[in-house]
Amino acid sequence: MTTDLRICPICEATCGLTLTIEDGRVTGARGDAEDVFSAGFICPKGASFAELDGDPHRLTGPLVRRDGQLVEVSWTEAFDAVAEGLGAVLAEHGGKSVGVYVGNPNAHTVAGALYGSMVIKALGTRSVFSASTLDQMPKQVALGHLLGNPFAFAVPDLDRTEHLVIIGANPLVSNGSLATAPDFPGKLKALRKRGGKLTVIDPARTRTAALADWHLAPRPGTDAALLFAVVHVLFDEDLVAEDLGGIAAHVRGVDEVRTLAADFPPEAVAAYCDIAADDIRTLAREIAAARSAAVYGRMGTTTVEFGTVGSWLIEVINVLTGNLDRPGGVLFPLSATAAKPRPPRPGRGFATGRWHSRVSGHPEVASELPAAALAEEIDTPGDGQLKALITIAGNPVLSAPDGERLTRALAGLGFMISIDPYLNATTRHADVILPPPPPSQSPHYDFVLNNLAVRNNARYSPPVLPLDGRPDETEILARIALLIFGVGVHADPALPDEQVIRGALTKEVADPDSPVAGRDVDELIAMLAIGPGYERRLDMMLRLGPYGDGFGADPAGLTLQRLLDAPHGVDLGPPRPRLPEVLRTPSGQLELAPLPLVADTLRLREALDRRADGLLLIGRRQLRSNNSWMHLPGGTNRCTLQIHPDDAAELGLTDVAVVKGPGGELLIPVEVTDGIRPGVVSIPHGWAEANVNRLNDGSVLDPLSSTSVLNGIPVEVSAVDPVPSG
Ligand SMILES: Nc1nc2c(c(=O)[nH]1)N[C@H]1C(S)=C(S)[C@@H](COP(=O)(O)OP(=O)(O)OC[C@H]3O[C@@H](n4cnc5c(=O)[nH]c(N)nc54)[C@H](O)[C@@H]3O)O[C@H]1N2
Ligand SMILES: Nc1nc2c(c(=O)[nH]1)N[C@H]1C(S)=C(S)[C@@H](COP(=O)(O)OP(=O)(O)OC[C@H]3O[C@@H](n4cnc5c(=O)[nH]c(N)nc54)[C@H](O)[C@@H]3O)O[C@H]1N2
Ligand code: SF4
Ligand SMILES: [Mo]
Repeated sequence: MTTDLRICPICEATCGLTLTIEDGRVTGARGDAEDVFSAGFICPKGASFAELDGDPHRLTGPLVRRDGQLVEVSWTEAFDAVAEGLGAVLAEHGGKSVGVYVGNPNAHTVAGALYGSMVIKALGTRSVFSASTLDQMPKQVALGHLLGNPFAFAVPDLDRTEHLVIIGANPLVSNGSLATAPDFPGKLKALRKRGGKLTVIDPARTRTAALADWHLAPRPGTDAALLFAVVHVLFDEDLVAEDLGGIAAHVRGVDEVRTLAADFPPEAVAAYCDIAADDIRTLAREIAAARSAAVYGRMGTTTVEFGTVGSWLIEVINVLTGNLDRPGGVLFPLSATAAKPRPPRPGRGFATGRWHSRVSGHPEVASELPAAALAEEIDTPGDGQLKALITIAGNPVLSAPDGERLTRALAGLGFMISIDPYLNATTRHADVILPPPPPSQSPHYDFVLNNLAVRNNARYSPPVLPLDGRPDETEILARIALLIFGVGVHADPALPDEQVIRGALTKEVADPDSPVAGRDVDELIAMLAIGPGYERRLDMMLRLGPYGDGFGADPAGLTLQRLLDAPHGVDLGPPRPRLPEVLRTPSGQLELAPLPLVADTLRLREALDRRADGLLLIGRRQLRSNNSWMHLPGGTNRCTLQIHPDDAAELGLTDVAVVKGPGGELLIPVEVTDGIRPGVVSIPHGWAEANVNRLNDGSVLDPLSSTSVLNGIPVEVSAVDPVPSG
């Protein structure tokens, strides 16, 4: 029996695990107490790493469709099938006729971070869809307009804040999102222990809300109005921080925001949000009065009708109370593989709608089209119709609205490839399934999530076990890229990496602000680690990055070798203020009142008069599940309709209910609980037996971000008599 270290790839917390290895397989997992970032924390999912890794349902080899059936073939045959099927589509219709759907696990894998974009670029397709438009895209759009950079996430400083306001997030169960923090629960308890305050705004009394000092339960979908009222009070009661906490010189548009907020006094939104005006005033006063405060919003604030406006207002409050870019407020992490900060300079800014979807004309956002439009782009005939689809770690049939239509659309596709370890509702339509090896045989570095970390750090896990005669996911994607580039699917998979490396270094040496300005590219390439392409790229990024050795310029700086020598990771300290360096707006300023957002406030004002009478559906996450692909047995891990006792009584609900939504209906067991407010019901997503997204027809999107409204959907619920047994 031996042990080895591996960062957990399941959720955004990135906990370090100590794995037990027996007879060439992982048999156990516990928290790595010496991990510089997670210090031993582990949750039930991480503790099940061995079961996940050795899951007998995992595909061990590729499947190819022959005479309508998916059959097991060798890897050579599978890549030949890719070459034949995709090659034919490329030859006849070109790369633009191929759609790509990129799912959530891409944020957790080395392959997803480094190779997915390679495939997309090679195709030259504009039909890129991802889980982002079912998730955080509104936040990216808000940041894009505010800062000129849609990837500059401001993360709550959990370890130092004095007042944390959590809106539409349940980190006790999700373990945090867009705020990478192992042991989020422990950090919330520590906040309260040091005398800080936790406020939670959520229509459900979640585990997180139950821990809070104060829980406000608004009607779903109304947070943007509530937040505007908070902004109103900040101006009305003269609570805006002096000099905006030190960043006023970098901020434009405060007066415009003041003018807009005039229309949203608490008294005008109270009925719409179903929150007392006095409570809104108290909230504003408490955020302003705290020595430091951080307003943090997630799924409940993004996947709603006013997702982008709400995400914007969260940062507006952080700015006005002096909490943006200061310790204890919200800060911009600086990851070790990010570009080394350059002197502040104006950027090109941010715009959406550079192209539009063919069928419904949805604007492109961050180079993506809405996931909700995938089905219609496949099943609507005409010029530009998608002929082939590649799914990379995604299950849109269950994750996106109107899975029924997508199921039919996928069945009618010319050719489909899924890179996925499981046969599921989506991948079963593929012509070729290419399963990556389990996590134990895959490398891990958090290229994406370190940009969201509450403490800067760098940790690398090489594969713990050797590949059992199969390609890893980086090779699978590299081979597909090689095919599209016309080099052939069986060419050397290291070629694309070497091309990326040469391209990146050529740019760096020409940049006078680069740590390697003026140096010789070949000399730099010769200095890179010897190993797989992804390690060479990681080494390059680390060495060029903010903590890097600059290829020898700073011998104490980071290199891949330094990470290999520090298997529990390298701590890089708490995030530090980064304004104005993160700003990329054309003005070089933080634009507090960007035009698209100002324009969308009109829609919000009009909504205030609307008052839906029926039930509104929201979602929830479960500690022992992960989206559609991991449902550990036991505990409360069931797919049920949660409903308040008063509503259940009025509807005469007992065991099973029929839920009808704009897109369809489903039968589901009833769970009566006062943990949810009256007028609201909740169903978790990702369950094939009762796919909540059948209820959603996908027609309602937040217009600024093309993101699906998944929370606050009007539904009708009625009783079904249980089928008599016997
Ligand atoms: N109603 C409703 N719908 C929702 C949500 C909601 O709250 N309510 N949440 C939305 C959110 S936030 C998200 S992120 C999306 C998720 O949407 P998706 O990303 O489409 O779905 P997942 O369920 O995460 O599926 C991930 C897929 O990746 C595969 N997979 C797992 N590990 C790996 C790996 O290492 N490599 C590869 N190649 N594949 C892997 C799994 O088998 C699965 O097929 O769902 C969204 N849908
Ligand atoms: N255990 C587990 N962990 C996960 C996942 C999982 O499936 N299971 N998925 C991962 C993924 S992909 C993501 S994106 C993150 C998501 O992480 P979170 O956003 O923290 O998780 P959710 O449970 O979706 O929390 C959304 C909360 O918003 C509330 N809500 C719904 N509508 C509204 C509204 O209109 N206003 C307000 N204020 N609140 C509202 C819901 O009641 C819910 O408590 O979790 C990640 N972690
Ligand atoms: S919290 Fe997330 S990263 Fe940590 S052990 Fe659990 S699933 Fe893994
Ligand atoms: Mo997500």
